[in-house]
Amino acid sequence: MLADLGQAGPAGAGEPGVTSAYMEGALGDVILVNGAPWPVLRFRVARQEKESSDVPARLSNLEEFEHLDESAADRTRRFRFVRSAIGGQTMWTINGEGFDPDLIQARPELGSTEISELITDVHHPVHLHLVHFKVLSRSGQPPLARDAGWKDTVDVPPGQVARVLVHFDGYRGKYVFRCHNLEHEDMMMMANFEVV
Ligand SMILES: [Cu+2]
Repeated sequence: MLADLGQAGPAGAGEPGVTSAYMEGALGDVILVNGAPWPVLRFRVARQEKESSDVPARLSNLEEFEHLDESAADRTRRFRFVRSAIGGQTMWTINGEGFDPDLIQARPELGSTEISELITDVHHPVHLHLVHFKVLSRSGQPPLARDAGWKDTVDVPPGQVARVLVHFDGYRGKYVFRCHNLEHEDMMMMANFEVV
């Protein structure tokens, strides 16, 4: 199969998706328009093949998640996601600090488990790199249905404290955590942690 972004024929009938019957096994061109008024990507299906893979009966194993208990936490850290003045300008900060590539706000040990208390002034979706975590509570209330399972982002409404349980496995090194609202992230609401 070849894919190219070159000139393709007209997209069909203004319909998002593809221009010809898709997945019928037909040879020929399949042109993705992706909702745009022009062709975005053309797949040229050059031959037919057999699909031999299987979908596993169980897609995910939550054993590790279920065994991750807050009694395993070595410490609790608190991070305030708040608007603060930096150099005479109002910025979005974490614990009053705007993003600084050289500033490390936490140094968890590889293999350790910690609780982070994420506190907001206004609504901030808080996102950690490297790790997935478990939402323990929201301002003393049980997690919401949408908090179930591993998370890499927790959506924290104004004035809430989200307690999350983080097991730092993977790799040592420097990673960021940040507000996932790009306007906030771009106005400094990002910080480093270093797994040591
Ligand atoms: Cu934010």
